[in-house]
Amino acid sequence: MAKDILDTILDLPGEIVDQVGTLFDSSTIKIAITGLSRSGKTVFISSLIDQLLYQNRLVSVTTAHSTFKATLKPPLHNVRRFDYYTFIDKLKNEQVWPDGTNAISHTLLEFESKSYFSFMGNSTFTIELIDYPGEWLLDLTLLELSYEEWSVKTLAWLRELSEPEADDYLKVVDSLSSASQGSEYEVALHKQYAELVTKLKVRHYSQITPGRFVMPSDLANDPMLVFAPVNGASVKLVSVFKKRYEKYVDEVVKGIHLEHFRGFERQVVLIDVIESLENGYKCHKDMRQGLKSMLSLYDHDNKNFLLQWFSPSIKKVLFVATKADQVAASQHANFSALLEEMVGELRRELDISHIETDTQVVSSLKSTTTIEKKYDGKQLSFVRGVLEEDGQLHDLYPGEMPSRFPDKALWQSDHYAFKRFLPPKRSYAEGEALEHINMDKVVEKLLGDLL
Ligand SMILES: Nc1nc2c(ncn2[C@@H]2O[C@H](COP(=O)(O)OP(=O)(O)OP(=O)(O)O)[C@@H](O)[C@H]2O)c(=O)[nH]1
Ligand SMILES: [Mg+2]
Repeated sequence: MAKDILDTILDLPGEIVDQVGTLFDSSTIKIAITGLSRSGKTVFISSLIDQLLYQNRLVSVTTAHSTFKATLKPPLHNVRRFDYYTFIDKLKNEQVWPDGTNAISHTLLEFESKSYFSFMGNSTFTIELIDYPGEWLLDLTLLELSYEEWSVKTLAWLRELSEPEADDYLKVVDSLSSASQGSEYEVALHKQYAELVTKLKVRHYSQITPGRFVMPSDLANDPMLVFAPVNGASVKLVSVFKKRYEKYVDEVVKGIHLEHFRGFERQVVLIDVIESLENGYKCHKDMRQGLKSMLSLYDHDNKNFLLQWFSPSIKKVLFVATKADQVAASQHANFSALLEEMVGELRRELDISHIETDTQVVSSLKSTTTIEKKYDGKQLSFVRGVLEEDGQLHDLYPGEMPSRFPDKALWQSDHYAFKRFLPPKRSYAEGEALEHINMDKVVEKLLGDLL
């Protein structure tokens, strides 16, 4: 029934509607793990799977009335597999972080939950964890914007950044005239814009669209992507770019969302609080806006039909800040306060009260140990770990986290800098889960009601 309605309303290609059909299968609970690139999705999912598989030994998950056993299942035949075995081997045995990933991947875990009380019976269910690049979620905003509106919004954003390459691009756009047309212009403008957003990404700006310009995955070199934001000076360019933009929105944005987001019941949003603090006010503000765009899908104030239509299945969003091990344990309360501040703002600015939200600071892999040391007559909390920059074990004073993000005027971007560590050199016993901070709390908050 639902497939027919979809087909009629949205006039979608048959294979997409077929895939949507499979998403209505209610026996599998779908959980999307989202977050901007490098926010820690792959390590988080690997650790979560590890904790779930070996929870009996290490994770102190004590649900009120049951124990559970989780088993990894072979993936569905038509989706990319989340390569847990390779990732966990790197973390546990090679002591390196896994490479970045640039596509959606899935994993299935089957649970048998056994109640302590026989009258409550046992339950079996499957969860699907989906590693979902946040960059692609940002494209959701395009559903609400015509090409012209997107251009105006993007050019205004670039102007506000006042970064040299952004200013160069704006100059080129300003120099366009009715004579600027033809494939040479199209390709050159697209290339310059794509290079610009790639640079801005490296400089930690978040609000980048279209997502496929920085993470093309299977669409690399697709002619559909040859567009860029311009003003109305060249009618011909606007008309060509508009067609490609609309194709992108139809095939990529709607396609991806219909294929993946419809049917997600829970979502984890990874927020890199440390990075947000390190990169200063401008990037922090941009990250907040980016997160807001990602969550606009759930905003009840947002009356856009498509966005409303996509949203109903999500019931729970857990905001997680990873990498807590980069600072001493004594700083974790402040770390949590910063995460709460970011999420609190989102809750205030978006009408998402119909969704259960929670927060948790974690370290998917604990790569340091906190030790107390005397320095200059004072007792200080140091962290001990293998530094990424030289591969050697160090005791470092990581500095203190503030309890709230600094005001614009007081925020010196070079004031906060936290060192990167490698996974610790240690050996794991057979069946021993990855060492972590607070992943048991994630299990409780995300899955506790199911177990
Ligand atoms: N100290 C520490 N660093 C972490 C942890 N998790 C991730 N990192 C760091 O963050 C980097 C990115 O982690 P990933 O899990 O690959 O992040 P991702 O979001 O999957 O990144 P992309 O695939 O590029 O989108 C790693 O290479 C580590 O440097 C953690 O628990 N502790
Ligand atoms: Mg990844």
